[in-house]
Amino acid sequence: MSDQLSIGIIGTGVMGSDHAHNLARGVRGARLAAIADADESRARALADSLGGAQPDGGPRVFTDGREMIASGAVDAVIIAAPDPFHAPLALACLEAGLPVLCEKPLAPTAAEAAEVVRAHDALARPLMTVGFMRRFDPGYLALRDRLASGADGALLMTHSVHRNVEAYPGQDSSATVTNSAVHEIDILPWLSGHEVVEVQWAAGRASSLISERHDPQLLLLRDAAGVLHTVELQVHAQYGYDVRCELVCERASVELPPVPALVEADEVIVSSGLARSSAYPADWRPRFAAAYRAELAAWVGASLEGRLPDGGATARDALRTTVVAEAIVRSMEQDGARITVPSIDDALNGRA
Ligand code: ISE
Repeated sequence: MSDQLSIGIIGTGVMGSDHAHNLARGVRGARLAAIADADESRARALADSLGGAQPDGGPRVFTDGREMIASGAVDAVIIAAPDPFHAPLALACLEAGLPVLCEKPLAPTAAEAAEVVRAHDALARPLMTVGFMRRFDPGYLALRDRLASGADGALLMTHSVHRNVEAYPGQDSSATVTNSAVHEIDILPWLSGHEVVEVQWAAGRASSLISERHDPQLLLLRDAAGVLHTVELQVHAQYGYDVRCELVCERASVELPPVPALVEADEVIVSSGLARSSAYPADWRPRFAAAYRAELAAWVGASLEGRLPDGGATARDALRTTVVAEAIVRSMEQDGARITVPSIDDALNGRA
């Protein structure tokens, strides 16, 4: 491979556009070579908006992701199409031998994610990274370092909160788990060092502002060391994008700083009229901007060297999150029953 990675992005929604803008702003060793979207005018508008930033006039436009993968125009692919297309497109990239950064979740179901892992296991070299960007967030990295230092004693419990301003329309309660909670399902075992082995779903009074799904929801995740993780998800919270995490240890509580303090450096906290206020981000892009950029840089550097990025989520990690998410949805369907999470081997052998 050359010393420059020609990248193709599939999907021009929120995340496809965000990755495209990050690449256009400059990632060492990377060039945005192509953009694919079934909606040609959207793909072209994005390409045109970025064209001026590139010496060669900007990325090529495709209306079919598979055509782009097979075109020879790209040597690595970012998949940011809607969730149900992730697994089929990932399989096409693996077949073409292209490194791929696939947005989370790898697939909406464990069966589809397992198919990708089986295809990946059969390759001579690893190609697949899944975009669980919190692994690159300075705040979560600091939490993990602090835990590893042992200064606070053993981890006993964690409490997380995940709030979005507005739920995606047309989705039910299970999407809160498979699309949003998967971030916690990925990051909490990454923090604690132990897999989630048992889950339980609960919900109480629901918001009258959304009828399509139960909002908020509460998840209890027990890991293999017995650590209990509570996760509250409110995906139609209105007031702002808000992600919190507290580690309860034997001798201390350790938590992420409040989100507003972390957002853009040019924001201020205003104290006036007997009140103190600062802005909340409207979604995850500003909150996790540093994480997305670090993830992209690590993936580009590693792809140029023919390996996976240090610290990224693998296809197996992503399969594990989907298996846990499915167990939570089972608990939801069984009115909050405690559900044992199947093993990865069971998922890979179709026994989950
Ligand atoms: C969205 O798809 C994301 O991936 C965000 O990071 C997450 O916070 C949000 O809940 C999801 O809907």
